[in-house]
Amino acid sequence: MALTLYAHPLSSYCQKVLIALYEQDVPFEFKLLSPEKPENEIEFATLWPLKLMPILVDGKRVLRESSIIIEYLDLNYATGSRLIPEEAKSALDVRFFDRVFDNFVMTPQQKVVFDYLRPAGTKGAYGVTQARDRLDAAYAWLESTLPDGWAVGEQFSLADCAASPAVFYASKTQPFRGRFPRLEAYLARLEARPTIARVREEGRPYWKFFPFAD
Ligand SMILES: N[C@@H](CCC(=O)N[C@@H](CS)C(=O)NCC(=O)O)C(=O)O
Repeated sequence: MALTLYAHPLSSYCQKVLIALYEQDVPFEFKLLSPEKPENEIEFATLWPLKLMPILVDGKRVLRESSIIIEYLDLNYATGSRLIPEEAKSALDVRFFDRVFDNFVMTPQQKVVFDYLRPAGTKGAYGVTQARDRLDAAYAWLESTLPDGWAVGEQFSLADCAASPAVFYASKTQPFRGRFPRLEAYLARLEARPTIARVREEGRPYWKFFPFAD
């Protein structure tokens, strides 16, 4: 098998890439990053000393950063419709929404989670309030912007791969039910997609470790 993914099923950025792999129906070996597999953790730290998962290995080539991994898969392994449109202007919109979901949804939601997990005495209430405000601002903007289908145009794209874990985890960390109906409907469409349902199912055994799990 040519491709190896170092990842964990609960990790949002790993889920983003897993959705793309399943969408493109690309076979790969999954190397679980967990203390129960120390050999995987050692290989991973050697390949990417910054230790941010996921990474994808293709022969001698190591791909880091979820969006770059998906761009690489799309360029080299796309079997179905492309996750980044070939038409340049649409591709720019897709990349923009990918940045929105990573930077303005996933990043503040991670900040709230990381603060929750910090030891008492080291927590930062100000930073958490800022992150929650940023999430609400992102929700309001998405509510006014999201179309009825996927994030950009008719086609499921990189932007939707990024949106799925970001909006799902954010919906637990900073709930929006009843406040942002378009965003709620978009999340429901995402959750109904088979590749996303599969990824969510694979994360289920670890779900109890997410601090805002319901
Ligand atoms: N910008 C990176 C972010 C990756 C990331 O934050 N991964 C998290 C898991 S969801 C991680 O590895 N965290 C470990 C750490 O912060 O030490 C990407 O898009 O791949």
